[in-house]
Amino acid sequence: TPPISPFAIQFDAEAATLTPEGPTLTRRMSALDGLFKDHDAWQQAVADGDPVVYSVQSTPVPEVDRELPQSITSIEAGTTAGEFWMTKGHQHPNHQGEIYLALHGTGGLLMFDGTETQWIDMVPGTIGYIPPGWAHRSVNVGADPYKFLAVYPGGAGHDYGWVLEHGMGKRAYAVTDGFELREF
Ligand code: PAN
Ligand code: ZN
Repeated sequence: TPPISPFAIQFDAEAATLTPEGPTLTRRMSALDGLFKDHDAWQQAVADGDPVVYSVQSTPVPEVDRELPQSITSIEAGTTAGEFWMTKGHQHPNHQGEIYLALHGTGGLLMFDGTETQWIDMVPGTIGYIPPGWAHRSVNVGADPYKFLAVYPGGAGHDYGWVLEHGMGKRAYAVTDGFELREF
C-alpha cells in the first residue's frame, strides 16, 4: 500500500456519511451463519430474500499498521426469532482499542473478554470505548436503522472465528418495552 497524504474527510453526522468514500461492505443475512441462536429461523430468513442486515462505509484510509481508518456502520432494524439484528462481531487479534460514536437510532455495544460481558447503551452522541482484548458486536435495539462511526488502528485486524468459538456471553432480545439481555 502506498503512503497516504493528509486529506480532509467531510463527516455529515445527520446523514451518517463520510466523504470521500472508500470501500463499502454489505452483509446480508447469509453472512451471519452460526451467529443467531435460532439456526432454523436464520435459515428461513436467508431463504426469504436474504435481507441486508448491515453495511459498512469506509474512507480511503487503508487497514494497515499505524494508519487510523474510520467507517460508518448502518444496521437495519429487525429481529430473527426475537433476537435483534446485529453485526457479526470480532476480536482484534493484535488486541488494540477502538472507539464508536453513535449517530442515529438506538443501539448497543456488546463486549466480551472471554469471561465477562459488558453492554453500553448507544444513542446519538454516545462514545463507546472498546478496550484492547474485548470482542465487540453492535446491536440495533430500535425501530430505525442504528448508525455509528468507528475509528480503529489499521493494524488491528478482524478475527471473526474468535466469536464463533467463544460466543459473546449474552444476546439481545426484543421484549415489549425494549430489549433484554439473555445468556448466550
Ligand atoms: C467496525 C466493524 C463494523 C462491522 O468497523 O467492523 O461495525 O462489524 P463486523 O466487522 O463485526 O462485521 C469495527 O469494529 N472495526 O474494527
Ligand atoms: Zn473492531
